[in-house]
Amino acid sequence: MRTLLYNFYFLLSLIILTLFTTSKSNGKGDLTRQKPISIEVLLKGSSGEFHYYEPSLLKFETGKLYKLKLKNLSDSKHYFTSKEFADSIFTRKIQVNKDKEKIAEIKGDILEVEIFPNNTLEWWFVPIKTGVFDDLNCKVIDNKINKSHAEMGMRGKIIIE
Ligand SMILES: [Cu+2]
Repeated sequence: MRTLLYNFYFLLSLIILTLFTTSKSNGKGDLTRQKPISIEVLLKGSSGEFHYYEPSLLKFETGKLYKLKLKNLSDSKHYFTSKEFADSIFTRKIQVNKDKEKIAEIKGDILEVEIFPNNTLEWWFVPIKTGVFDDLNCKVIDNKINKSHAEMGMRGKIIIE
């Protein structure tokens, strides 16, 4: 009787172990289903004065899932444009939130995004190519001094390792 019980527990733990390792290896297989690494970039500035990304240097690693939160805290709209970066990632989705509620998810290839004042957008992606990209910029023209935000300082660098 006792041997039977031991055998039963042995079998049970074997089944649990198998289920655990199987589900774990499944999670590793799909790179877009990892727990995301959250990174926040603030879009700051003041019309007629200056505009910038904070931070303006971003680092990512290939194969990891990132949730890049682009938060516009300024009085003007801003672009987050880097063609080289867009060409080096796989976009899982763009998520749009309103009042902390998720209101939309956009799927497919994304080249650039534009965020309006006091709004946040999340770009979920997995970097697939390494490189150093100096082309991050915002092409919006300042409504007071007729210069582009990029000319006024809204530029950045992205490194994928
Ligand atoms: Cu801008």
